[in-house]
Amino acid sequence: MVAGGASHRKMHTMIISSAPEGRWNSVAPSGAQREDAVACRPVACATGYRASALPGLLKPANATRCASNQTPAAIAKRTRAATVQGNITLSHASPETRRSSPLDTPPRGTYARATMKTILQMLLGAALAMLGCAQAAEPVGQADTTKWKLVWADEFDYTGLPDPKKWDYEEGFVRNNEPQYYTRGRLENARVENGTLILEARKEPFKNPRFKPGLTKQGKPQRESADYTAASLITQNRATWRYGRMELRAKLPQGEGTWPAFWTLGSNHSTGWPACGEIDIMEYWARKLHEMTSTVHWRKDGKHQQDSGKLNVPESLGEYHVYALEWNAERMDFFCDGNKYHTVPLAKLDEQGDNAFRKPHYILLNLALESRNKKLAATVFPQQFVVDYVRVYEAK
Ligand SMILES: [Ca+2]
Repeated sequence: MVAGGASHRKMHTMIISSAPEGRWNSVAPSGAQREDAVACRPVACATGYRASALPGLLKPANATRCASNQTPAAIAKRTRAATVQGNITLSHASPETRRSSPLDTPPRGTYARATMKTILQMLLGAALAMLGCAQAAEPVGQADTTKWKLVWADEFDYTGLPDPKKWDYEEGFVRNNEPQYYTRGRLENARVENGTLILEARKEPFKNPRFKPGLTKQGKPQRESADYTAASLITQNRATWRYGRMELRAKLPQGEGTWPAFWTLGSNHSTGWPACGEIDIMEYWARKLHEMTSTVHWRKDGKHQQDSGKLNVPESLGEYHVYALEWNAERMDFFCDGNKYHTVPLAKLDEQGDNAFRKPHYILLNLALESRNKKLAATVFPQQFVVDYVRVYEAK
């Protein structure tokens, strides 16, 4: 089936790799340990994104998005203008009417009825246009609210820093030897405006405030400064969920080397990664402009395993799309614009009687940069990951 009115070519591939167990890097270590965590996941790690929509929560900004520019405000403005014009007609009549003989004067009330008819027609037209606009503005792939109950959301309908009651930050050089420094509470890198969250990667010198000469992390020296800044938001210590539907509506950056993601990690960090479990609901490398990926990472027999699905999306991923995970005790299903392209059964993820995906996870929303992409240097910055909303549902 089709999302967004166009068919998505399904390119589901399943990858089961058996790589040496990765060192801790997917889960941000706490405190100073977070800094300069240069260990990488053994394979390029995916971060998943999911998104859904709730018609009742459509923001005016969304509701007014219409291909024909039939915004309610514009319609109301035109309707008001038409009404005024109608009144003028009623008051002054047309030149032809004024030239007519009093004997030719239409029966009393004709002008009023004609004008009222015109106004009613205009109002009806405006109402139909608004209805059509609302239908056109309905994002494809939103949650079926007959099946799902909204339990948590950030619609980003405020201004300034992300809501601290919902989001915390990863800070520093967190994983994969990525070039960006994740900042905390810095509007340049994470801000809410115009109904959206903007995660912005910037090319700028940034001094590492935690740098101490001689201090190493896992045997590697700290970095004294970064050439790039960005942000990573997490719901850790704010909210976690086991099962449900996690949904994201977002525009992805298109600059080579950018790597936005919407994903989860098991909140039990004591097990390390990948034993804690990772669900990459949406992960995107902009070097592949039409391919988005979802991946599950887990530990099996002491080794890292992963299962990925890929979807080729003909439309630009720089425009809004809806990414979603539906997760229950049986399986995880991954969607883009309502198109299910990847499924992972939970039974496959059992590890010696344990299963990281039957336990709570928290959400991460970040804009990373690739460490080994040589074309990154030519990318024009800033680059933005624009998020309309994040919603979490429980099954009804
Ligand atoms: Ca929004």
